[in-house]
Amino acid sequence: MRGRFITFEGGEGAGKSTQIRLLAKRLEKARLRALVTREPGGSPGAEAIRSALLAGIGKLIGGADAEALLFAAARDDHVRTLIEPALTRGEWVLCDRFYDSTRAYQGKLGAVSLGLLDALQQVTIGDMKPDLTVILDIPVEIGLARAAVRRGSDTPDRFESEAIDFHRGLREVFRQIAVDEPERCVLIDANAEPEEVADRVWQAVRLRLLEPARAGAKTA
Ligand code: T5A
Repeated sequence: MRGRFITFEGGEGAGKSTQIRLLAKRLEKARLRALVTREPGGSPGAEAIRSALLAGIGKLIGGADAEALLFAAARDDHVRTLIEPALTRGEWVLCDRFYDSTRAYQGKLGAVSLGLLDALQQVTIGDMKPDLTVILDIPVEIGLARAAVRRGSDTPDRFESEAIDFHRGLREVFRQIAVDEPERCVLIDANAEPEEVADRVWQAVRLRLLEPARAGAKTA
């Protein structure tokens, strides 16, 4: 049976990596094999593109359209070489960011046209969609403060160093995606202790993916 594909989205420091780790542990306890990955990156080719993107190469080579092309190139490699093979093997794939991030960062806020975004999405993933997208929602100031603690003395990356209004705009875009696609997305209040947020994520995974699958198996 094909595995399940869960993506995590949200602003900087929302706690995506932390929640993915906690969900992977719960899935393992439920005897489900989970592959943890991230975007940009996840495969050797995409990780090489990630380094260039986070260092700000998009600004050097022509702005938001160029960045969108590079994110798409990374996604194409990641989906073909890592995500699809894992899903075909029946594994659950937990991915830190996916195409909603391109739509938010490069689309709404980077002003890349919807036509270009649609074309890139068609080329990279076609009709494939996550089975569930968890959108972690947190006040921008709290997310950025968490990201700063994690970063320590390192320099903020290309996106972390954007102005606060950019990050406020991002939060609104992610919340709107959750409203527009309620079947695929769940919006979770991430301003709580990690284990409490993990309980909320687990409840969504149980209700949306695990219980319907068990009910289907019984009636089959
Ligand atoms: N991007 C990405 C695009 O522009 N377009 C795209 O198409 C894609 C795919 C990626 C950047 O690329 C952009 C978006 C990003 O700017 P990244 O380094 O992967 O860069 O950055 P993020 O994805 O934003 O990841 P972060 O690491 O900043 O945030 P996370 O993963 O949301 O947060 P996490 O779990 O690492 O936690 C951050 C800190 O907070 C603590 C953690 O311990 C950690 O120190 N923390 C909590 N503290 C208190 N309470 C909680 N509940 C906590 N949860 C975590």
